[in-house]
Amino acid sequence: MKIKVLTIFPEMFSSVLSSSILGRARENGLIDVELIDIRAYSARKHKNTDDEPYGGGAGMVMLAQPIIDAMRAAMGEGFSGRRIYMSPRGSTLTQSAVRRLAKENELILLCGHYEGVDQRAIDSVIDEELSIGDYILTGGELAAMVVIDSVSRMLPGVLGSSESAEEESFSDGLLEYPQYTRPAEYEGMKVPEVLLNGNHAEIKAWRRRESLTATLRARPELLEKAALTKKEREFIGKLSEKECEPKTNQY
Ligand code: 4G3
Repeated sequence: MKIKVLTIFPEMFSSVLSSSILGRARENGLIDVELIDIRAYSARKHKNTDDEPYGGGAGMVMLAQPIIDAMRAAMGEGFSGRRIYMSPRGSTLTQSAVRRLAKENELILLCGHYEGVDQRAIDSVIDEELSIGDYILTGGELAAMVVIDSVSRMLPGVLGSSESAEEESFSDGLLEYPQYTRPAEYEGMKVPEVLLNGNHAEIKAWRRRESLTATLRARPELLEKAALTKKEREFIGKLSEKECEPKTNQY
C-alpha cells in the first residue's frame, strides 16, 4: 500500500516509521510512506502556510492554496484511493474503518494544525474526515500515525505468524482475555492453573469467559453487538456484582 502524508512537520514521522514492525514492513515493500511538506507548495513570499480566520477569532487557519497544490502533486495522474483529512470533526476510526482502509491501494492523509484548514481545501480535495477519538491534538500528525500503524498491521505479511491480527480485541467484538508468560509464579502471583494443564478445550473455554468478563467490566456496551451464544448471554447474566466492580490491587 502507498501512503502519502501532507504535513508541515514531516520530521515527526521518522521514529514511528522506522520502529520495528513498520520499519520491517517498509523494508519488505509492503508499505511505502511518502512525506510531503505542505510548506514547499506555498506560493506566499515567506512560504507561510496559515493566516488569520475571516470573521475574527483565536488562532490561525491553514491556507487552501498550499494544501490544494500539495494534494494535486500527491495525486499525480489517475489517482485511485482515499484522500483523508485527520480532524476532530471526522467520523471515528474504528477497527472496521481500519479494515475498510486496508483494502485501498493508496491513501493520502492530510494533517492540519492551528484551528484547522480553510474549508475550501476540504471541499475540493478531501474524500473523508477521520478522527481517532474525541479529543484535540496540537496537529493531525499523531492521528495520521495511528492510521498508518493500524492499517499497516492489517496488510498481508506485515505481522509475523506469531503476531496474528485475527485473534485479538474487536475481531469478535469482545476485549482480549488476559495473557501470562514465565515465570509461573512472580512475587506470590500465580498464573491461572488452567493455562498450565495443556487441556486446550478447557483453555479455550476459560479464555472466552475471561473475554466476556473483561468486556462486561470495561466496555459493557460492546456486548450488545457481539455475536454471543445463548449460554454466553446466561453466563454474563450470572456474573456477580462483585466481578463487575472496578479492579483493585495492593496499592
Ligand atoms: C483540524 C485530529 C485539525 C481542526 C486532529 C485541529 C485531533 C484529531 C486539528 C482542529 C487534531 C483527532 C488538528 N486533533 N481526534 N488536531 O483525530 O481543530
